[in-house]
Amino acid sequence: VRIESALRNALERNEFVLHYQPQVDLKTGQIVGMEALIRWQHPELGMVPPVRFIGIAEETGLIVQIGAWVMRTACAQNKAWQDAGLGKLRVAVNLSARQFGAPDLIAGLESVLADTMLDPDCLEIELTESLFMNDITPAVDLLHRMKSLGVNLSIDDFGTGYSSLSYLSRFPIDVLKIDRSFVADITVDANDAAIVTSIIALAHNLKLAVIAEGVETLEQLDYLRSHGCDEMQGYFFSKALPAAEFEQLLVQGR
Ligand code: G
Ligand code: G
Ligand code: MN
Ligand code: NA
Repeated sequence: VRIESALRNALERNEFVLHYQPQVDLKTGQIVGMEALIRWQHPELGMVPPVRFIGIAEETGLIVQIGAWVMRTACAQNKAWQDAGLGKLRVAVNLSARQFGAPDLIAGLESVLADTMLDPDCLEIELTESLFMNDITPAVDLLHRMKSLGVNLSIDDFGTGYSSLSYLSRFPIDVLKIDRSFVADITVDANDAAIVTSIIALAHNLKLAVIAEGVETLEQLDYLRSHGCDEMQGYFFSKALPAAEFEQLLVQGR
């Protein structure tokens, strides 16, 4: 209850911040994008991790407003970095099921893109398989409308959901994000290695890009690179950083 009432005030009190986790091209070693991840700095509760409030935000519907703030802030930040000459990066933003079902999703995206003047190709929207579990017909239509804005669509935590694979051929998806649970033991567990190499092959056969999440060691990175994975994200390179620190990484890498 305490979290819920505090959450209701968090937006207007400016208590949210975004951190950015770099995404690295495995061929060039360059930062090519970043995932925006929300953080809540509450004056008394301290730093509240997303696992403690995203679920509540979804249940209460607050995620729709919070998610709109995340989208706008992430796009504005990306555009500011581009205008500062720090490179044409792509920012990935998580979309919850509740936002996906909200009536003003498309109009909201349109206005964020128009207001920030971010190239839509520099925005990636992360969806989860849970969106596609039931009747996928409305989802197909909505995804095509999102795609027609020019943005990229990815499937987050790929391989952990219960949906069928058939949606992959019907939906205009651009990127698969391999869930970090498969990556963790990739160099010691033959089954996980087989799953990961199969996801890479599946993605490429469908002309999708593939990014591995949760890369923590050089061995994992080498394995993924030698098996043709396109990009990686994880603590081995960097955790999610406050905007100022992320910017320092970009300045150094220029
Ligand atoms: O950054 P961290 O590992 O603490 O994130 C934990 C979870 O919170 C992840 O599953 C992540 O997808 C989710 N999360 C982080 N930021 C957002 C956000 O802006 N919107 C939504 N819907 N989920 C987020
Ligand atoms: O569900 P989603 O993929 O959006 O969640 C991203 C979450 O993964 C963030 O909370 C982030 O902090 C976490 N994360 C990012 N890199 C790593 C990593 O290398 N190892 C682990 N264990 N978690 C990571
Ligand atoms: Mn994500
Ligand atoms: Na994920």
